[in-house]
Amino acid sequence: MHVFVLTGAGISAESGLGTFRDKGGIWSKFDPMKLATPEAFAANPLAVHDFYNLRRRNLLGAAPNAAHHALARLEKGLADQGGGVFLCTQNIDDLHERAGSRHVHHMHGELLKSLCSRCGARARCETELSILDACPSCGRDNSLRPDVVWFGEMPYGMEEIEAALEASEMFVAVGTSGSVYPAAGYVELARSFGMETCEINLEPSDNAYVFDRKFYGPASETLPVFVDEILKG
Ligand code: BJW
Repeated sequence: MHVFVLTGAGISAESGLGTFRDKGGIWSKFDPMKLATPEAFAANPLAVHDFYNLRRRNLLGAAPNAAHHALARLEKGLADQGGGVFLCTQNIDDLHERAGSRHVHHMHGELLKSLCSRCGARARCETELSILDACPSCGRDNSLRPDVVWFGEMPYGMEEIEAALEASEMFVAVGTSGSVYPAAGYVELARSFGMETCEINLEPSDNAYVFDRKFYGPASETLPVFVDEILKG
């Protein structure tokens, strides 16, 4: 069995990282148009760096939860059975990797990387970023930004994602509200390819009606049970 898994902020909620659109979520405290667009970064790079520096500090103090570990177990278990998982995350955290998932597609980038807006180099970054930092690759200063995909920018690896969807038999969305495109449209695409579609969420998402099967509750509880069911066949 080949399974395409799309994860969102909800899978990391129980690790203490905030979601975006839930009550008390990140976008209820911060304006995305002032912090998560290329125009916002051009207008006020200090504010944008502050926002991501804070989130980077929070991430370094967080740990993966049972839902991340369940997906790592699914990857290994399906590989042993001759199948596989394409794990596509909208999250910029590294909790899937720390739980043991070996292949993770970060369509919205990675918080623990910097991106040089001049030469395009990406580099590991676990410390605070500032406008004074020089790019470790081209040496120019005033060029580094967080390696995250902002509104209006193209997510990473779109062709690879669409090819993986076409090659899979089951689509599973975990902890995503289904409100940000293109990811929100993948369930429709999966259905058009004849795949079974499953939603795992605390509550019905914006596009819950499109899914064949739905499991509601904290992902740390529902996902391990769901993974056991898939691995038993
Ligand atoms: C639990 C739980 C628990 C809680 N257990 N569950 C129509 C078509 C195509 C595009 C657009 C369109 N209309 C508008 C657009 C553009 C835009 C868009 O979609 N806007 C919408 C707001 C409408 N999209 C884009 O701009 C994207 N790029 C693009 O389309 O490029 C094409 C293009 C470009 C240029 C020219 C031409 C075409 C880029 C989107 C980038 C998104 N970036 C962000 C920020 C990234 C960096 C950062 O983290 O700061 O990505 S926004 C934010 O939302 C973040 C997330 O990855 C993303 C999705 O959020 P997610 O993960 O779903 O979180 P929430 O909070 O929404 O939901 C959490 C869920 O968890 C809830 O359902 C809870 O119930 C659940 N939950 N606890 C289980 N314990």
